[in-house]
Amino acid sequence: MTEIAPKAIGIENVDQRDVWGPFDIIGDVHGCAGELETLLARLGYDVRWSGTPGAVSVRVTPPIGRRAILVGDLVDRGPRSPDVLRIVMSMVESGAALAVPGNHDAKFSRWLDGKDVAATHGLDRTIAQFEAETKAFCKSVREFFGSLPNYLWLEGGRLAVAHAGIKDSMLGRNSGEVRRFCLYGETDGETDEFGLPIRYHWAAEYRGQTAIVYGHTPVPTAGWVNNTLCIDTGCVFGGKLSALRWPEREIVAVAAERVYTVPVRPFGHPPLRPGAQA
Ligand SMILES: [Mn+2]
Repeated sequence: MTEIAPKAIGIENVDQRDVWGPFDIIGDVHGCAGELETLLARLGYDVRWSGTPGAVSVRVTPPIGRRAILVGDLVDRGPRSPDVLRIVMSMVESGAALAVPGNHDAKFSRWLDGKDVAATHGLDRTIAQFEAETKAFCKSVREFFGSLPNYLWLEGGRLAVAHAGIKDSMLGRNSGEVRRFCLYGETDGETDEFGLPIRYHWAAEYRGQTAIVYGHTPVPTAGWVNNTLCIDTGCVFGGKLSALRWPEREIVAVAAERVYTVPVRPFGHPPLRPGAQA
């Protein structure tokens, strides 16, 4: 397999078909830095912290030839969102990882921009954790999130990674509609009995040739549905932090150290869109 460094990844660079794995695709971290370090170690990455409080840095060395991909939702709900960002930003900077944004990352970015956003769904914790951080770090986080492509289309087109998923017809395209689907999945603007936005099981209708790996909706165990795999196993809710080793198609998972946030909605795929054919 050819080792090609990714092009300068920017928000428009969704088409990375000339970039090949092997990859370790990691689910929603949500501030669970301890479990992220444990998972990276299990996958053979060397994580090394240095510096002193107030000036910490981290260097992650991947196994030779491998690269991680984070499916987004790095922040909110969990105990150490700034440290998760230190790890992932360092990995992206060194070429040890690629990443796409999640809806929580996008909302936290808007807060960093000074926009008026509701500090709900665990954003309150991230904001509290960032009170101890420098302006320079906040600025680098904002730039980092602003640089992430909405999704990644990889390996000659046979693999794509998007936070909440992507439709076959959207691959290779980039627009507000594509960004919304990548961040939120299939929704109709309504909320359910838990006060959360109603989601639909887009993957049940997926018929594409491109394997889609995504997160966003915690499931008890990562498993293939058609040609898609949800790798979010709800670590922050006391589940597991999971990775898909690609192309091996092997799942590596570490258990959450504790329940950081009590889930309001049970784990599992959402219902089919009304009228959809599974
Ligand atoms: Mn999400």
